[in-house]
Amino acid sequence: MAVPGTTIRLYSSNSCAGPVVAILNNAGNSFSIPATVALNYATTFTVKAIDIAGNISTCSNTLNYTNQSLEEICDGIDNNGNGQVDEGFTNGTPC
Ligand SMILES: [Ca+2]
Ligand SMILES: [Ca+2]
Repeated sequence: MAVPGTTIRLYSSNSCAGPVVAILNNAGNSFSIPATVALNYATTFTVKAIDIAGNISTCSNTLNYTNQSLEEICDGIDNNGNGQVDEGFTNGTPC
């Protein structure tokens, strides 16, 4: 939750370090920030909030996110990055 008028800085790190990947100006009590994560890539997001007076918050708790957008297909490879190869296909049958 943010006080109306707050600026939110989104980081793709676990400590609000590194470049800001997205900024949301004038955030309200409820807000969302779109961010792009490469297919089958895991990342951790953190945010800092800056109020109208310029006070900067401490770093938020972490949010881990894995983009598993690829569908599993029967090809001997873990296409969707969930650690299982060709799950959902019947073992012992040809692809
Ligand atoms: Ca898989
Ligand atoms: Ca596969």
